[in-house]
Amino acid sequence: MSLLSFERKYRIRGGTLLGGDLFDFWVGPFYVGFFGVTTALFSMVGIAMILYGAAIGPTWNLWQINIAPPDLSYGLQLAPLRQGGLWQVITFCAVGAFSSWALREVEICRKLGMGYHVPIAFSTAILAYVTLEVIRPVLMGGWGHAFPYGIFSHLDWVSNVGYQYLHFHYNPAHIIAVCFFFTTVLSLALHGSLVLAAINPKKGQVVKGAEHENTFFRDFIGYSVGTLGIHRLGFLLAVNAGVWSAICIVISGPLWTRSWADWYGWWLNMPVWN
Ligand code: UQ2
Repeated sequence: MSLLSFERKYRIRGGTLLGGDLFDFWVGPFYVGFFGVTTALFSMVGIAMILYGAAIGPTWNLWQINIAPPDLSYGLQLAPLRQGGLWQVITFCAVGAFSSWALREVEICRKLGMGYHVPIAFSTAILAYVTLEVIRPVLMGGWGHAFPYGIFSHLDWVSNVGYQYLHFHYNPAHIIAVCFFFTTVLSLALHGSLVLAAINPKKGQVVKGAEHENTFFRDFIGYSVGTLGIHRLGFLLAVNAGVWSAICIVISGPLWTRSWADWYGWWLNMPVWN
């Protein structure tokens, strides 16, 4: 891959959090770093354990492969490999790999003198995963509360947990999270299509810039949030989607054990109705 002109200036030593100069090098276009090494190691061990789990399981049907957490009777103990121990090793590797990836992003930000917006945003996705697989199961006293690794099996888990709270969609934090996910997607659609439209003019015409993008939205809805604004908005919406997802699942069980439809009793029970 070619070196871009500005990379000669920015592809520099330093900015590492751990390892000093030891892993401060690139492989082709990719920065390695201490956390690049740990990402690779966690990923390789995790994937090997998934393949081992599939190999000792009853099927190679991609839809049906399932690596389940330990039974609730194990509580928060370590379980034998075939009784959920594999799931525990895989989860440990996953959290290690995701965290390493975030820290590698931090090192790259430091090299480039950028803000930490990218690792902060990515960390909310990690937060949602860790809340589902570690924080909530620990708060509820058993790894068996976490979801299994498998395509259909994790869908079944979502369905079962949904019905456990009668109507999970009535969970107010879930409603807020879904609104943020939908608005994130709407914003990405508006932004992606606007940028593609601006850089793909008719043959023979020059590529259009921010003035045309602003003018399109002013003509269209009377308002343009701006080229920086759309990215600030996208960051805010995406981070909130992740954070409210974590909130909506961590309050289900540790805080609220009944039907989420019943939560709205606070409205019906207000003294003003008497
Ligand atoms: C915009 C702008 C961009 C954009 C987009 C808009 C030039 C390239 C998509 C329009 C976005 C608006 C009006 C905000 C919509 C709000 C929500 C909550 C969906 O103005 O500036 O830059 O990509």
